[in-house]
Amino acid sequence: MSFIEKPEIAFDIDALYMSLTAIPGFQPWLYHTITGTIASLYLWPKAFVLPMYEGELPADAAIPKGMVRVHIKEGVDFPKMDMLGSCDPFLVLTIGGQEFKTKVLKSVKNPKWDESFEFECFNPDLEELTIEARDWDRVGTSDSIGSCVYPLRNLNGSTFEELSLPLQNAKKGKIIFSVEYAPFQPDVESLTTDLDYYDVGEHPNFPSDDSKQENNRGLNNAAAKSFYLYVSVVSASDLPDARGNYLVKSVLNEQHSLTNTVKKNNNPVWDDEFRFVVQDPVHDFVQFDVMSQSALRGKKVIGNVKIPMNKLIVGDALCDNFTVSDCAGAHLRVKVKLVASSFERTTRLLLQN
Ligand SMILES: [Ca+2]
Repeated sequence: MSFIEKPEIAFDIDALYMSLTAIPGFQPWLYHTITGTIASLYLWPKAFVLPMYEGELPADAAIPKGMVRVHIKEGVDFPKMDMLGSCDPFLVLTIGGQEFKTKVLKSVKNPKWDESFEFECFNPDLEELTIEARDWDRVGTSDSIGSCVYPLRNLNGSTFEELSLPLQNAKKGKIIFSVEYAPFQPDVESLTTDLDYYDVGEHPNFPSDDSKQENNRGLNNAAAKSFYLYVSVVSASDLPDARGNYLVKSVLNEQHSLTNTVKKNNNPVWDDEFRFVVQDPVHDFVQFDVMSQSALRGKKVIGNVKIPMNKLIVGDALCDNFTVSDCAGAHLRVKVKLVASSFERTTRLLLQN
């Protein structure tokens, strides 16, 4: 669940022997603090996921509907912002809680960026792209030049639009950019039935070896071109030391993410979610290193779980307790889901992390 608008919340809190809301002046302050806190936690697109029943995992709710790629071409006729010189613009792009910045370009009124950014899109009917132009200054914080807003519903069923929008709250200036939307394909299987490979050079999981030439090739498919793996590291059971501190490192090719460390518990619950870019949904695999952490020995891998991507090309999320290697009786509970989009693969991935 999440709130589309700031919620109205009714509550009363009893402390000691009196109602706190009976103290004059305290109630408005408390009310705004609590509603503000709840709103900031759960105001859409942030969400509080309610398990539907015992054992159900929340990972699906955190998986977006698709990706939005924004290509910033240039700015035109930006206003003079500095006493000397002209303007040192950079752009701040946001969709929901995700934010990217372009490079700062010094002393230009017609800045040419030519930069692309990828956002996760949870609800194309409600989300908006905001582009704020700011003027970098050598001293102090940057000043706002102006901004423009593009509601994603303006795509209106199409997947690509080129735009030239004037800066609001500015004397002049406009931004020329394009917006592309690629919904995730629910059925990865149907997109990979006709496997066609192209050479991507050395694959990190399969070092150069003539006998494995086939493995050094990436997937080329007309329908699906980009693959992402959503990972939820849920919990572990029966790790060796009842007073141990445990964490999990998820690794896919050169990408890795760490959970937090759960202390003094050999049945730790992490519930941490990560996203990876998958190069090859046939040959890639994700590895979960279960690690113990102590002041004396630092972080140490005690065992792992490997899941090949080709097990996941079935559309549904895979959620299970996996046996941890080298760790008798221990299990790791993870949920993984592979999704695909029609975006062309970029060599330079600008994914937020
Ligand atoms: Ca400046």
